[in-house]
Amino acid sequence: MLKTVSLIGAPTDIGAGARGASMGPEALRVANIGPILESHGLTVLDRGNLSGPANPWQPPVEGYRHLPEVVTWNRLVHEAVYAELSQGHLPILLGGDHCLGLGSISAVARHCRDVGKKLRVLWLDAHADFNTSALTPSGNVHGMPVACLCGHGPQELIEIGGKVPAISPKWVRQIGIRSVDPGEKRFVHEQGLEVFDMRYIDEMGMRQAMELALATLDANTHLHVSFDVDFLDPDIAPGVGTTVPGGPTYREAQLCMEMIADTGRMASLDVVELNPALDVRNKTAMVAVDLIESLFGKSTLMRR
Ligand code: NNH
Ligand code: MN
Ligand code: MN
Ligand code: MN
Repeated sequence: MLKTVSLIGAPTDIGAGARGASMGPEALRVANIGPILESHGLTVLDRGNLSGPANPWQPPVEGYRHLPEVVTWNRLVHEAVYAELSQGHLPILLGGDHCLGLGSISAVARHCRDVGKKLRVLWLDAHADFNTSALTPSGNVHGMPVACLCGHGPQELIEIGGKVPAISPKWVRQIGIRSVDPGEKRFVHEQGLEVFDMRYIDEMGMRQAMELALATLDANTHLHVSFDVDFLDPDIAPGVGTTVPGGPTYREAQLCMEMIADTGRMASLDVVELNPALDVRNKTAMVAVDLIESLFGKSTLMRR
């Protein structure tokens, strides 16, 4: 069955600690995301960009930077992603910073409730994004979306999808993690998130990590992939606001994406944190698109 994918641009850096992720959607289009997906037989609907509040670039207030604007952007993303899922399309959120994962995944969770599907969230990131206002060192909401989805966060954010919490920590698998703040680390363990951090990948390999992260998917599972581009090693992906050395290589990242494609279960995707202001000749956008191509089953010689 050939899928229809919908590109939804969310040009904002409202939750980030550096300006520039607002240019992410256009950089991904310049890197040909649409035509490349079409070349794999997908029907691509580019829905254009959402239009939300500007970034006032203010310091945090009670542990959150720009909370009212973050709420507005996430409501817009929630409705846009939910509408595409309701039409049977596979939404690709073109971020934008990772605070938008809250709007996107709360929409996916709502859709799964509508249609009686199980949800598995793969969080590909250098960071756990499990901070709260009490734990965050920065106040940047892009460090908080997983906690918010699990019900830990400001009321107006956590209730965007209706049900609180939107998801259970049991539904989440995190891959590539290598930067977690001290209080955040305790909270991750307390809440029982399943984390395949870089130490695990070093010791056991990407293949073992992905086999476990993708285990127990069945025909009734909706697989959501939240791809924070800072997941990748900064050698191949310098164009992000918060680089952390020691991430997956190009080959490890390809294997990760190919194993996701092999499940045939991916039904929604976020591509976030790409920051063209920090990139070199759009190379991070091109690597991201190359990996997204693999997510959609770019064929190799061996498989069909
Ligand atoms: N953990 C840090 C914070 O809360 C950094 C989060 N930055 C990210 N997350 N890019 O994916 O501010
Ligand atoms: Mn992130
Ligand atoms: Mn990150
Ligand atoms: Mn751990």
